[in-house]
Amino acid sequence: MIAVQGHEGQTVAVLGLGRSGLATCAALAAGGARVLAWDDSLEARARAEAAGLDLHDLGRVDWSQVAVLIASPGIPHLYPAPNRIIASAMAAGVPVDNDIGLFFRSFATPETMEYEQPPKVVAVTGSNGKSTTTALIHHVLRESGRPAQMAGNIGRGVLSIDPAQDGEVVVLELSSYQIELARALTPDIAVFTNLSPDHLDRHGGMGGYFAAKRRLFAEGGPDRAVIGVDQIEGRYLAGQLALAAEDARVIRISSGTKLTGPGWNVFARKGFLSEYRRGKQMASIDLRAMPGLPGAHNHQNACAAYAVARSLGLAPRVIEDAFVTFTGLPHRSQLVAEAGGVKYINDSKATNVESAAQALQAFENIHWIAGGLGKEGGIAALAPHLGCVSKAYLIGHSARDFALQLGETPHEICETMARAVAVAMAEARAGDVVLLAPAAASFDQYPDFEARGDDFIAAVRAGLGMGAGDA
Ligand code: UMA
Repeated sequence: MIAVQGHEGQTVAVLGLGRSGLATCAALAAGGARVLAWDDSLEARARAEAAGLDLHDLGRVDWSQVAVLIASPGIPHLYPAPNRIIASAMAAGVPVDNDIGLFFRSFATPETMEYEQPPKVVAVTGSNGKSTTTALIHHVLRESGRPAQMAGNIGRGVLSIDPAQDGEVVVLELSSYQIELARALTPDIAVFTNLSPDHLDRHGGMGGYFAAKRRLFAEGGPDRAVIGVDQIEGRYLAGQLALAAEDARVIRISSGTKLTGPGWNVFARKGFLSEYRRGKQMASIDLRAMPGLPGAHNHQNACAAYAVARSLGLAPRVIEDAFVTFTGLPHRSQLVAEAGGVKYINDSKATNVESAAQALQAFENIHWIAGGLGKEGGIAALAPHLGCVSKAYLIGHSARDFALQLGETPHEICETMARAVAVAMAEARAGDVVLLAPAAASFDQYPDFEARGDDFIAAVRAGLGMGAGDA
């Protein structure tokens, strides 16, 4: 755990007692703060009390006694409407911060300043690919023998990591929610993968969403910024951060476009990653040989991780060797089984059309399991990517709506995962792929996308007569 610095002897209010909130309470107490913990949900309060926390109703608190309010990322402070406790703290002039702000103020200690190699923080943001990029950077560092930890939106509260060792690198996945509220943001290296509409209700639209992500670069002032330039927002950001076109503090990355500028560029084309500096090729890696990194979207993740690893001084060959052993993250292009020449891929994290499009482009001869709680516009935007779909097997609430949008593409309404997997398995032939990439949220049938992915895995394993541990 990281002990929070700067609030010793002060009273600090914590709202939200989920993963980040509970870690924050412990880290504040370890740093000598008096913690007033609260959660709007009765259930969460009962869990927190069972874990030994004292609760204080922040709806009745005297804000003049409180130094700062720490809010969890899932709690709105502006749009669509501010949480009433956050609104009352703001009205009383109490600063509002989050665990990320506390982390950046507490990470460096007098002891770590004395290390031979001061610890560094890499922060990864963007709409898609940030979890895989974070995990890949962490994997490459560990494989190269460098101490590393990862935390943030990837699942572990940032304050629950261990104090840094000499030479350690902490890799953080940061969501727009987390970046927007943090009062300190000082990563050594920051990564922007890409931008596509998401969480727009929380940011008052696309401009607010981009502005939240941009804070990591504009206010964080990282020594190095790795920026995906396949969209206008990334090109704008890279141009704004670089002092000149050849400024090597910005590394531009692309999946699909050869970057020929005079600066430092890393791009993937036709399955090959290339690094160029000042117009000269420095290294090349064949990404087609990496089983854990299929598809153009993963090639972009590889470019980002490569750029970070090079910035930290790793040699291209060391990075390449680590790429080979990366197995990917659960529920993201996850190879679940291969039987009779058919691959079974779990991409349950493809909860929107953008990520489903990436999954559809990564494979051929696809038996595609899709559906759930569909989003605005359904799957109309996937029309250009249906050429490689042999047949769609539709589940959940959106099954009939999706069927109407599939046009000539063969499809069948299966309703449940068990039936979809059974029919797809019976119809798939050697060389085919059975792909779960729902293009919809999971909440109509499951508590979250992880439970949906686990159900797919269980159905595949049962259908293939495999035990739970077989792969
Ligand atoms: N709560 C209130 N009042 C409210 C709303 C919520 O008190 O008005 C309480 C809830 O009752 C609950 C707590 O706040 O007990 C939940 O807080 P939270 O939603 O912020 O969840 P945490 O468990 O703290 O998890 C958060 C991130 N969650 C969100 O951003 C929604 C996790 O990202 C992250 O892994 C974790 O901190 C550790 O850093 C998850 C996520 O869904 C994976 N992220 C979104 C995404 O990837 O799309 C952004």
